[in-house]
Amino acid sequence: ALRSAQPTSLIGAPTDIGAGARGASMGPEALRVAGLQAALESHGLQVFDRGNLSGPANPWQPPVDGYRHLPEVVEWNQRVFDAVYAELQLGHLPILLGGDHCLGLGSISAVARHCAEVGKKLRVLWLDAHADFNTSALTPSGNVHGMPVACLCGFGPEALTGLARMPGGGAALRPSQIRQIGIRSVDAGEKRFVHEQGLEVFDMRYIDEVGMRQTMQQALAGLDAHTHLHVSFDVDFLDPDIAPGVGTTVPGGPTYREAQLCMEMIADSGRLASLDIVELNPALDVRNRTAVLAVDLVESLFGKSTLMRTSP
Ligand code: Z70
Ligand code: MN
Ligand code: MN
Ligand code: MN
Repeated sequence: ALRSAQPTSLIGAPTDIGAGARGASMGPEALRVAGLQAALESHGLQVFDRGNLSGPANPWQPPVDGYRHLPEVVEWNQRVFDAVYAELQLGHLPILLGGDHCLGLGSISAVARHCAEVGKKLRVLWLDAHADFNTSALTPSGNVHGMPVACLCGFGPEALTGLARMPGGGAALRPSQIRQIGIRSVDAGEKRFVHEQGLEVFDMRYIDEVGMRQTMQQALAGLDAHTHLHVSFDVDFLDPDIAPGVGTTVPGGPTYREAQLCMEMIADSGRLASLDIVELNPALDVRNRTAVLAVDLVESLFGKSTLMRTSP
């Protein structure tokens, strides 16, 4: 029914290896139970469910040299990299079903590598309550789900910063390719580092002051026909009143209406080419309502709209 004839592929990564609470490992199944595939198909998309990846168990250990479970995090991300990269090579739009947000590393590393190979520009929208820009020296927790953006920009252990094996050997991303939206929890050292690196952050104060419409216009500015748009959707982006099923709730997030507009404006850009849905924690949810909400928002992201609209 919509612009995109591109098939989509669901990739489950059932792990909470980088998180501070157990339970995000159940995210992929909760999204399936909430009807993700049928919802996408109802909008005319072809959907392949590739099932779940497998990987190491969560040993639930304290941090070692500033990282919890680093070897296991590396292994999961290598598997995510391979799976996402394979879908991109097939010409499919990969949808990673997390799993915690450390998996954004494998997913976006694959996207960055793919874009470098086919000569596309890459823009990443990071929808999150958190900046996820910690390093082992800055982190208060050692949880790698608080570090993927820093690692993608080259700040982290070689096993993670080198996942993409970029032609030329550099980092997967430059900070100028990233737009963060919905941010409202940044640790003290992380805050300085975000400022130093010049990350473009549309925090909740900014959204309150100018509104979601202008925020998204700015976050999407400069996209063209040669831009691959990746959305990394941490479900804790949403206000906890509507999305309780996450490990790290932070009050004061986007409302249902703001989140819908955010997704609709991304859809209108016509550039969405890969997606992560992460940090959904069914163990903390109420009758799967956060998963159902995530599916509803993802429908908007793929072009569901109330009315037939003329092109924006
Ligand atoms: C904190 C840390 C985080 C997600 C929590 C929290 C990070 N900044 N990220 N939930 N998705 O431990 O680094
Ligand atoms: Mn529907
Ligand atoms: Mn996150
Ligand atoms: Mn978060």
